[in-house]
Amino acid sequence: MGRAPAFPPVIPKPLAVAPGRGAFELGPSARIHVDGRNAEAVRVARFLAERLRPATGFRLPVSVKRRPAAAGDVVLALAPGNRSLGDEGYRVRVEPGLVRLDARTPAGLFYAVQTLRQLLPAAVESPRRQPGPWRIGVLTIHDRPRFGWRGLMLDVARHFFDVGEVKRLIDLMSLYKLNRLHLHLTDDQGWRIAIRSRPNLTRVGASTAVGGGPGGHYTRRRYAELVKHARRRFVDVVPEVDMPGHVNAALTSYAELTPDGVAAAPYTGIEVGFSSLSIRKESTYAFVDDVLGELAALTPGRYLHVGGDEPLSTEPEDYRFFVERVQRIVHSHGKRAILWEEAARARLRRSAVIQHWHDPELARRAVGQGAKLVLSPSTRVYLDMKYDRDSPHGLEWAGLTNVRKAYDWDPSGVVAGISERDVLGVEAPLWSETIDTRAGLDWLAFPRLLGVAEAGWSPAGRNWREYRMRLAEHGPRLEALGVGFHRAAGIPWPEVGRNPRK
Ligand code: TNX
Repeated sequence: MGRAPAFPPVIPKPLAVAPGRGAFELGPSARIHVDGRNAEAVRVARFLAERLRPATGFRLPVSVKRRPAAAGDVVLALAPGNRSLGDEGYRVRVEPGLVRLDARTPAGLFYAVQTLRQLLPAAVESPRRQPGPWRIGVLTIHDRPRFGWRGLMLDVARHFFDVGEVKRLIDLMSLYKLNRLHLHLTDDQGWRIAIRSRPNLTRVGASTAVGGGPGGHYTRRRYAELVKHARRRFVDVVPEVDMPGHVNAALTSYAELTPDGVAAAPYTGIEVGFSSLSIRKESTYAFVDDVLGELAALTPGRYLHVGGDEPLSTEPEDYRFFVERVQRIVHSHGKRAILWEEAARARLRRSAVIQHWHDPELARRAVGQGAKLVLSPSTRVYLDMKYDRDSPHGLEWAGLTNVRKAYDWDPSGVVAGISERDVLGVEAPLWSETIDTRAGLDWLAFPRLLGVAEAGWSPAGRNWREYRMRLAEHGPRLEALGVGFHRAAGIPWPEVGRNPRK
């Protein structure tokens, strides 16, 4: 017998778990039933079947239930009346003869499915057939998130990551119930999204990257495909066009955007704060309106991120003018603006969301104006910080950030003097100055991202000593998923060698 953990090693930690006696075993004749005719629920059931088929080798047919489920089946049921589950909550009941997943919404069912995956042995994530058995101890889980915004930001501007890489990241983040993918699409070193009315942005502005690499960009079609992939996993893509600073790539593409009307030279270093749009030229706002209009049309979610960070080359008065005007443009396209915290120096709309990263005073100013916060404290959740002195990737301006530091903080303690109602949630940024491959991305993001996911989902009172035991169980799971995570010291990872991908 291996050690029997006192908890199911689910991350993020569920609100309530009641263990029972005995076990359910998923067998070759299991079926997945959907109770009720809801197209989204059926899609969630198919998603579950597709995840489980490769490793189990079972057929796992999905059907809309006409007769009672048979012993050994999995049932997904939408119960719109059950208010205690909230918009994203769910219940998982594992009995010896049946697994039942209940939720009020398809998103809740999806999270029940993600929990069920984590209750099965890690080898279930293998792309190749595994021996099993596929057993789950009897239990009941009630779960719902603490915050509605549980985000990951990926900087695809400093180095480009293609649609395939980003889809894979969406699959991984959604396994841990993260629901916002903020794409930092533009910066000094590159412009990564095609804008039909402004073709030079991709003809010119997309062709550079940090270190002089080839850059790259998303076509509208591929971007729409990415957004759809995310939606199917209940992830909202929040696109960011960073302005009025961090715009050198745009200034290389359109000379009319620069103060002197001369196109900027490409930039491939990693300094910040040297570029700015021309705040007092009307042509700037025609540009902003074109870009945000097209982006809004590609965005089913409610939010457009318009940057606003580090405006070191914009006069303070010009900066305030720009922030106020850009919020109006976002609003005119039917979206809510989210901006980095510096924007709190300007007048904010009450619908604005402010992303805190560094200065609690600015975060308080935002709340004082009626805005909501997304918390990205750089000393905790900047996934681009080094773990320790020996890290081969990462920066260190916000300090070294080991796995414990990224986990062991509470969102209510980040900005003194505000209340939990002012906080939409948490988000972990992954800036890409120091990484340009999947291996580098995996290494910086995993396993720290799992801790941030738990900070966003699970109630206060989390405990590092207990978490590290659960996290250890995710080593083999991440391995089976092909994730090149950092096997950080201080976590009791099970021994290597039984690689379930083989
Ligand atoms: C600060 S945090 C930035 C980014 C850099 C990052 C590197 C913020 C809003 N801006 O431009 O990529 O530091 O850690």
